[in-house]
Amino acid sequence: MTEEIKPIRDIRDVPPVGKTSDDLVNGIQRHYLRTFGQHKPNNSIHYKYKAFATTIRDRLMECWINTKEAHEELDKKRAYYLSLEFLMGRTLGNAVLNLGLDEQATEALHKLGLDLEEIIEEESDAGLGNGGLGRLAACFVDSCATLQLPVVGYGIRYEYGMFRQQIVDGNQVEEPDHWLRNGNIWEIERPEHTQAVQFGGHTESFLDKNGVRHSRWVDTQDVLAVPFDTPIPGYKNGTVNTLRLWKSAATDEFNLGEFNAGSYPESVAAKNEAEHISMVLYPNDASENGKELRLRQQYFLASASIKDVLRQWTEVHGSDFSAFAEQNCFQLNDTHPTVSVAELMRILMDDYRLQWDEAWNITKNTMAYTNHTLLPEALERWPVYLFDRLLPRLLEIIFEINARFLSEVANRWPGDLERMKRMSIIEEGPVKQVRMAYLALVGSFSVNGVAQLHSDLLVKGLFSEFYAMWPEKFNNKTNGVTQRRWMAWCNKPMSKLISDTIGESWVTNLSELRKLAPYADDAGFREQWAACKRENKERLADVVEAECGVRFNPDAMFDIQVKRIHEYKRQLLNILHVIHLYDRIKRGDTENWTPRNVLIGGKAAPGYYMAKQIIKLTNNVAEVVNNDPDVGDKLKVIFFPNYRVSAMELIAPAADLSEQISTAGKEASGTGNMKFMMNGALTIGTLDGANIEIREEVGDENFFLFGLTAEEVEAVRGSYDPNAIIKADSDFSHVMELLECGHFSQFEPGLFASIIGAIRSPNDPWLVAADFRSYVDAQQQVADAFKDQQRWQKMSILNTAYSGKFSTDRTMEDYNRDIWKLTPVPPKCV
Ligand code: 26V
Repeated sequence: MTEEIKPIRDIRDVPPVGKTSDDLVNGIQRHYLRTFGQHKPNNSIHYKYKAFATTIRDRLMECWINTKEAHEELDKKRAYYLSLEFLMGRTLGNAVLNLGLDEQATEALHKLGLDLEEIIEEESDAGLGNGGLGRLAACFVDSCATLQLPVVGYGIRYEYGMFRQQIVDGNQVEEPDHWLRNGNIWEIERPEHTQAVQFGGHTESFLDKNGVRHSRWVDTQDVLAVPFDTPIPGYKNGTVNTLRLWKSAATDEFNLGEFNAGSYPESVAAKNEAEHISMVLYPNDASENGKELRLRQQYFLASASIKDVLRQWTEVHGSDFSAFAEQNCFQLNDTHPTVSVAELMRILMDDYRLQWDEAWNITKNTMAYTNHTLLPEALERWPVYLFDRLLPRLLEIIFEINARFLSEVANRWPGDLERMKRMSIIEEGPVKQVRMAYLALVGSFSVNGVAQLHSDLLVKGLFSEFYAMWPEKFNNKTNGVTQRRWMAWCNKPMSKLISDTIGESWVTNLSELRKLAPYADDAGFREQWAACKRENKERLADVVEAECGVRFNPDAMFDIQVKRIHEYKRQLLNILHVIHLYDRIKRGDTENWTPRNVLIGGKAAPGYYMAKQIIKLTNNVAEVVNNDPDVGDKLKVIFFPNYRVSAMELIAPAADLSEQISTAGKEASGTGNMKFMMNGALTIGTLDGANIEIREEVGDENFFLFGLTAEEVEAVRGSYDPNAIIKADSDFSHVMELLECGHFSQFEPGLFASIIGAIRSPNDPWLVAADFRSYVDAQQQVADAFKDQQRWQKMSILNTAYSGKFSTDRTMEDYNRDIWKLTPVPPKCV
């Protein structure tokens, strides 16, 4: 009898993979041998990581397919998160957690004589982002999958992510981060969904057979966009969403012309230009750049992603776009992907022959824009000549959008030419510029800031005239972080204590943490809480010792500031406080001393001189303090090199004190502040960004507040006299004397002249001197509070207990309720 041959028609015809530890053992062994061709048990950890990661990936595949099928079959509304950055970090640990395979995985690896922690360390961080904005995108996709929202992340698959930071002689040295060198288990290439993206050329207008005028973009150089998909698992819910990252590639036609002309090497070399687009992440997170390659990246992402969405739309709906805006929403992560507004218009008009009004109605009801900064230097503007050369058809469309918009302004405020000039998408001047934020404002139905203060300042300041025109567009969406990565995964001791105490529901409903509040008064619980913190501090102390050669005493306060290095974030104020403590020790003013370990970490943009000076100063101060026998364990200072997502997973759980000390009105939200709070750190902070909401949630008695308010900051400019402030304050004078006499630059006199100049300048935009006294006083309150460990642990517990608001689950629910309006879709057949 012949057995019936069963073709693979459906994933459900394939026997499912098991989830016991023995099933995992089998998977690991099979992949080790058959997928990676390894057989010796002592080979390097690399293939063990790969075999294990592939085994875990196998457990995601069916859910991934089931989720995609459910999205396609239901044909419900979908949202797309368009972002030039997704700072994903490592994937393995998070995948194990979200699949609910923690115990089985540990057991399976144990059976094979392997250690989970060691294997985890083998994965490189996907550092495809600069800082807050990129990490936020990563937390968003995690929460969308957990909430089963049909959201796809679209970004760029940079070959080189955020540079690796080395510290040489106290200075930052950048090294390329070739994160894909050893392969990437998590991505699946989807060449069948490749898109072509056009650049250059020129535009033509022509009449169709009905005599209607149209435009077309011709003689372009095309670049291919090849998608690579990464699975984004929800937490124990069978959903696996997709992050689709585009890699650029040369088209075959790209070099054919040259090849025919007989210049083969030149034609092959021409591939370079196309391949360069997705080569490297721009490592700036504040200053405007104006670089052609960056604009190419932006259009490359916008065009490929929109075409991908339209491909899926037309497969089902043909060229009927009447319901497109009802069923699709693009969320623009800052202005970076804003050329999408013009690209969607172009495709609807030029490719599908829609009239302007029809295309505009669809576009402006489909796009939503999130602003992430108030700093004027971070607002993107592109020279018109560059746009014209690279994207001539898009520029035409932007001009037309602007003309129609300005006539609306003229109707509303007749004769107000100055207003028109101020609001124009095109900035006049010696070099005309396209103001991307204004294009986003005009082309979107929703505009949001990322914390309440930030959203308020946007409508009062930067965007006030647009607010006057369309108040209904503006809203706030306070940021969050995912508690799966930032508590359940990275802080195992505390997570276990919390779950043992109030159950596990906080993992998907963070406001449940409120139930911890009563335990703050339970001495037994406080002791267990302190033990968890202590374990985390020891773990960090070991890494600090290995990396920096400095031993942190785990009993001392861990005082931490990690984030991008920027003047507005005021790492300098932190260092001035460190110098003040050092000065006190040297003066013998150490009665009732609270020992501290100060850790500062973060990357400086490679071209940002002052930020690099701040790193050097930190290292020089650390060198002096750590080697002074008078200081001993009273104070230790280190600069933590190469701060990144996986480093934060170690740092946040170990923090006692979280430094959130930006000049008020400058930090849009902050998200590191939320990670620290969740992990039981207390915050010393200004009334800036989400600090305000953190303080509201936890209560002022559990937060160390200092500094000028945003309003006071604006009022003080003009009369600011830092030299008088320094003179009137003997502590501050001592600190400046130490800096100015070269105490921290013995072998390099004058090294810190620019920093000293900045502190003493009446034009210092960041008002470092203005907040010195109140910062030092608040730090004294911190020190006093830490002496009373019972009180401190109570405050620590309450910080965690009241961190519920700062989950991206809440943030995503807010976006969904007010902007996207999606229905959650469970995966098929689970
Ligand atoms: C600007 C530029 C300009 C030049 C090229 C590269 C580049 C990359 C990023 C940016 C804008 C960065 C804005 C940003 O990161 N904002 C941060 O967003 C966080 C998430 O909303 C927020 O928590 C931080 O407060 C905010 O600084």
